Amino acid sequence: MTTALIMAGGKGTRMDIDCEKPLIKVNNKTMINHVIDALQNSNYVDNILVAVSPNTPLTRQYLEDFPVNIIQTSGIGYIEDLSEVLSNRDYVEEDEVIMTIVADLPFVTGEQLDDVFEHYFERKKPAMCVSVPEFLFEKHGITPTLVFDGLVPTGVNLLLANNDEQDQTIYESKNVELAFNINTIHDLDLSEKYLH
Ligand SMILES: Nc1nc2c(ncn2[C@@H]2O[C@H](COP(=O)(O)OP(=O)(O)OP(=O)(O)O)[C@@H](O)[C@H]2O)c(=O)[nH]1
Ligand SMILES: [Mg+2]
Repeated sequence: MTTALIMAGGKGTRMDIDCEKPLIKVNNKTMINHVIDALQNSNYVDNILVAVSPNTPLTRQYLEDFPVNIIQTSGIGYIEDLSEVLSNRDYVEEDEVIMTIVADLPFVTGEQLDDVFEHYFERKKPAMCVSVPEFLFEKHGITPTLVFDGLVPTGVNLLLANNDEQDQTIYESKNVELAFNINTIHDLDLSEKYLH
């Protein structure tokens, strides 16, 4: 069984609204609640950590009644705070497999995450980055925020908890939901469109 780490301490600058991004509602539920539900529905996750920061005090408060371990990180940046958590032996064991996931993936499901885990364990490589081909977005009439070489990076990665450089594979998932994250008001509008 594995640990999942939700990164939820960003500034949400691109959203430009007066609400912490993890607490924005999509389909009547906060985005971070959608992510927690998916992790709870996964057959491989038995421990959920959430990295909050001084940028997200209300998210911290909101999570108090959820079955998750809240970790206060400094909010310096995604990479810095991630390495803060991965090197903290109070929360993760050395070389433990960790799934990192962003808090703004409202359509992700437990089944899709299980598919990611199954590919990770099959490949026997320390790290795996999950992406989705851009054409799948076009098919759904949605515009991804970020595209590299025809691939949309998802907010989902697998790695081992240590500071060594890790040999990484890229998994191309066919589940567009894994890469449909909300960065701007425009993305929020697209999510409404996607729902209908
Ligand atoms: N703990 C922690 N989480 C972060 C940090 N930066 C980003 N995140 C989280 O990582 C996820 C993906 O980051 P972004 O989509 O860039 O979100 P963001 O940084 O809040 O938004 P922008 O300011 O628009 O970039 C979100 O769930 C953020 O809350 C950080 O410095 N510390
Ligand atoms: Mg950011």
